[in-house]
Amino acid sequence: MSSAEKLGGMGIVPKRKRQKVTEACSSHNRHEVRFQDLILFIVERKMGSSRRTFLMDLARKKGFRVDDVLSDSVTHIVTENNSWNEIWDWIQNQKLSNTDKLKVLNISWFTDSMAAGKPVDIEDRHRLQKVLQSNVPPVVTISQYACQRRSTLDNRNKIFTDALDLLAENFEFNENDGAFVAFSRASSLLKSLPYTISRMENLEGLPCFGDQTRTIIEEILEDGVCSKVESLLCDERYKARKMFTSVFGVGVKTADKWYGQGFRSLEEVKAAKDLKFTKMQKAGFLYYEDINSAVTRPEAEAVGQIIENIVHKFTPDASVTLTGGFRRGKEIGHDVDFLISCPKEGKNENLLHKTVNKLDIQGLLLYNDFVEDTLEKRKLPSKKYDVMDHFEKCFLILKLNKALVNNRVLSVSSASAVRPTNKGAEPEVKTKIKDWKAIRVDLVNVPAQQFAYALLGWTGSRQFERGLRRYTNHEKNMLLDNHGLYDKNKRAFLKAKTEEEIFAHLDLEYIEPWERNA
Ligand code: DCT
Ligand code: MG
Repeated sequence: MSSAEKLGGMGIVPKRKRQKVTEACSSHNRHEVRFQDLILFIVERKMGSSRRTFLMDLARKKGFRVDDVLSDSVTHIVTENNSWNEIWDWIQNQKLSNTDKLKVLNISWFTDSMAAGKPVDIEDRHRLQKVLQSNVPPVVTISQYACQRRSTLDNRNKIFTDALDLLAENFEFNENDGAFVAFSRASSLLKSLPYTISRMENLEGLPCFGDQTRTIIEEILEDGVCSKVESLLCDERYKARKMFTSVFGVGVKTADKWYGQGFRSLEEVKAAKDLKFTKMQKAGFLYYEDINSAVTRPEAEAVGQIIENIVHKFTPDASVTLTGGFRRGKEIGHDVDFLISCPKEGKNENLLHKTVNKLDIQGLLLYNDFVEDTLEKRKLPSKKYDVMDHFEKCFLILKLNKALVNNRVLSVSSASAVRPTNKGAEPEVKTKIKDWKAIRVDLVNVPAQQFAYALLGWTGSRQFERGLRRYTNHEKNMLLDNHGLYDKNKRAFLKAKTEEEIFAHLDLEYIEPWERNA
């Protein structure tokens, strides 16, 4: 394979006229091109095809034109972890006629531009530097705080983070907070790295790693597996905890109790005569399979449409915002999280109650746990990073008609959404086919003045939020929660209308939701 093929993931491209290239590329580019003056090309080498595809899609969504192939039309070449020499040699081989005008940039220009939502001015630090690089990944300072790192879903260290996450989860089960934090932070840091750890030297200079977490990485590098993970996966207690806590409404305490009583399967627990279940656990068992099969994005969007239709009937100017993992770009989740907010103060009153009530009337409500707001009790943001916020909210299980997802026929009346439609034909068959799926949904009622803080908090990830709160407390002497930001020096709450303003209050570079998968 020629060096050209290795670098671009393709051979030399015949020169074409600019117009023709525009037409050819626009056919697979479904997004409007907002920035006509520049055409990007992203080099695959050392980046990998999946990350390249991810970044190309991202840029196109943001209105950038990105060409699949290198041609004279390209104005900006974006590279990652490549040396100037190798890129320059490769460009020479392409026999382009515009190399003097071509901007050869490193990934920092690209990420800055994605964050800004437009091409940013090229600074020196964005240009590919003419220094020799070895195979060792570039030395960059990486923050110990997740909120100062960009963590996309393109995790290049999954083999390590899966192991660390599993061990962290077990420490959490055991209430070993120190080890839980250490393992979660190490995993989170690896998720932000633009390269795969291939030897122990790669960890040098990285924060968040101690002896224990290093040992795990070393073992995986040597053996491909981690013995602690292997034995945990065979551990009876761990297996029981995982199984029992997979039921909605069952926490570690209950799981341990059932384990202590000798139960080893969900069937045994369900069949036990002397066990009492909460309302939540009963729903958890009833809809177990649906709730434990991941919610897909089309399902989340269909649920969003149902909620929005109802909310808008009561309050037309209220907003329904999809948050949680889906806002971070995930394609699946364990639930769907929505913030409901009304721009005018006072109008939110009873909106959540009315919405849930309407879902019930429409036959879509399978379970409802309503939590009234406790805002009046709140003083300063809590110093604990994981506490529940004080908003009025409800944890629901909704009945989603599969046809709404498959056909996207979202205007179908709610009555037909839950009942078989073609009455008369083969009733005995129809009763057997389940045409709906139970979906876990969280709705949170947020006053407009606190919306930006609630959005930031509910977008997650959990690890990103922890990093953000720890940074706020330790580096800025402020306190942050889902309601606001309190400056301890000024003894005042800082207002913010947008997430960008909150990052600015904290002197942080803005991190997009899709970069918060820490
Ligand atoms: N969160 C919060 N307060 C809560 C619960 C959650 O601030 N009481 C935050 C943390 C992450 C975010 O809201 C969403 O929570 P989850 O739904 O648990 O996580 P997720 O990232 O959406 O993951 P999943 O895709 O599995 O739903
Ligand atoms: Mg979620």
